[in-house]
Amino acid sequence: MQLSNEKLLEFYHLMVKIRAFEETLSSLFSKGLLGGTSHFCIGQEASAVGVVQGVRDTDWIVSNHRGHGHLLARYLDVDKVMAELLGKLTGYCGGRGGSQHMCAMDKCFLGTNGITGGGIPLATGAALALKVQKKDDIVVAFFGDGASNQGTFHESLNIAALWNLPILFVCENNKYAMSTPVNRTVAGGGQVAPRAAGYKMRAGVFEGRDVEIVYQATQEAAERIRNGGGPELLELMTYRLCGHSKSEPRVYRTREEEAEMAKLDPLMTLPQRLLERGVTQEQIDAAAKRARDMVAEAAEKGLAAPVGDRAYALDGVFAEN
Ligand SMILES: Cc1ncc(C[n+]2csc(CCOP(=O)(O)OP(=O)(O)O)c2C)c(N)n1
Repeated sequence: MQLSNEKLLEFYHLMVKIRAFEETLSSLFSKGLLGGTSHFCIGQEASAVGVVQGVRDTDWIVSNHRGHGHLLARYLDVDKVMAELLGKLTGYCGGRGGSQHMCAMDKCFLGTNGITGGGIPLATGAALALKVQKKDDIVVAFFGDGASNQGTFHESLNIAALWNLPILFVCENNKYAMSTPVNRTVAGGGQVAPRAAGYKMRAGVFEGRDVEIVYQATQEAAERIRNGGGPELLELMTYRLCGHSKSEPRVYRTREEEAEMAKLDPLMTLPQRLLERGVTQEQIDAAAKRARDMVAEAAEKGLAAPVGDRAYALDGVFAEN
């Protein structure tokens, strides 16, 4: 199924917003204006947008440590996402959550998660809650190939299959778990989808850099799950074009490999497809500019926003002195 030009252009806008957001974070880090660390999803924008846009706004999203794309693909307010990363009171969690612990319950976003594989059982629990409440919403659980080696992954798939829970497990396979290539961590040749067979769960492998393919695979799976078909797993093949985290030297892979993969950068291939479908260069540029302007404004507002005081920092801490 081919998406309308209007929809595809909007997806491109979202993907540029994610890229611009992380490039801005990188620049804020280098200027000393942003602390801590962060995991970028540069190169993985199509899987974030295709999946999140492929489900309904009332379906729940559970993300992982590489979650900026998931947050922005859900149309979370970019000002509030930026402010959260900057530790400001105006952020989604008042500056307490940061990149790895950001949630927005009003947007059915159950949180990013710094624990590898930690979000998968949380998502499974949320799916159980939806089933008990007899809702027809589903849960999406994002995780990486590395996380599929955690016990939490197998425990969650087991119970989700056993109890027929409304959950879509989404593995963004970017070929590395931190510095370790997938064929050295995932037994059986480095592919995650076959693991679902152990739980008699439907699973498929898709090109994760093609937003249309991801969107369609997600929509179809979500529909089956919503209609009581039971949990499914999507494995989306992608590549992180940046380091695992901020200032990571990437000694475990060659610059030649990266150059080859850069040719498949979804932000390079999608404009080409839009042009072939008759979208004008002016429309493409305008969609990108709109995204970049939003991010620049978010950074400006976020930097000017207030931080909490000492009392705010201690609020919610219950230990006795
Ligand atoms: C329980 C736990 N173990 C180890 C880590 C350190 N760690 C952070 S990210 C990461 C790799 C995760 O790889 P993958 O799931 O493939 O996701 P990717 O980083 O490739 O997106 C590891 C081991 C952690 N955060 N939590």
